[in-house]
Amino acid sequence: MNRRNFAKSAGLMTIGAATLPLIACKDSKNFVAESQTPMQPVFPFELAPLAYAFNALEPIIDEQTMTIHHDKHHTGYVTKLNAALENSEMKSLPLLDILQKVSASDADLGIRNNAGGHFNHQLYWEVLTPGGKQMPADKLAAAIDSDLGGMEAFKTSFAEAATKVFGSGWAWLVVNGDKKLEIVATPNQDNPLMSGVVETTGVPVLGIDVWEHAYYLKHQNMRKNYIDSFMSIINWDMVGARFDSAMG
Ligand code: MN3
Repeated sequence: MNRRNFAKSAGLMTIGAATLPLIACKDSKNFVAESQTPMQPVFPFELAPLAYAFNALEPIIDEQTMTIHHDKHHTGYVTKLNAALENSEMKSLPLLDILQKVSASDADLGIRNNAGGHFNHQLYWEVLTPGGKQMPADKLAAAIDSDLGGMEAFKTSFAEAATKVFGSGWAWLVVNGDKKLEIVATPNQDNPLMSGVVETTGVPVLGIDVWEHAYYLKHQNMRKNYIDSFMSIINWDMVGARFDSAMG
């Protein structure tokens, strides 16, 4: 799959070197996807290949974990999402629209879990890179300083949110409706775009998967080790691009 198809399948638009999410927040309650573009993929959704080798994040995330996580878990979400959409009126919608439209009702559960699973994992692969990228000294860095008290405070708060997730879920760095950075957590495969489901909405710019399947082979019960080492493989260029896009 070439880069263009990867961007399409990731629900993202490629602008120059940066891959930006097609999402903008319009007010404090509603996040409206700028989905009126042919670039956004619709049903049937496809799994994009990783942009790096399965062993590229060693020793922090091991090859076997990455292989199973991408080829089995993420594949499963895509397959089940397509199956759940087959007879749904949401079938014609782009992924970002589906996420924002999904409700907390039992009827939407399959779409909610698997649309979330697909989006969340696309973001996760994208915000990681072998060896990490240095935090850029730009608008994102300034926002981390002003909104979260600086890089060290961010790391502590983000790790704490990820550590405290009970059972399976995610911790997120989001741009909230006030255009401020905020750290939130969601259970299962929910994410902060799901305004019909979650309490605190926002546009995710960084996310960490704390399901045991993301780290258990390497780190076993020591989730904190995984979370702390995750910080050193973050692709801050990508997080910055997502931040810029979310800020409009
Ligand atoms: Mn996962």
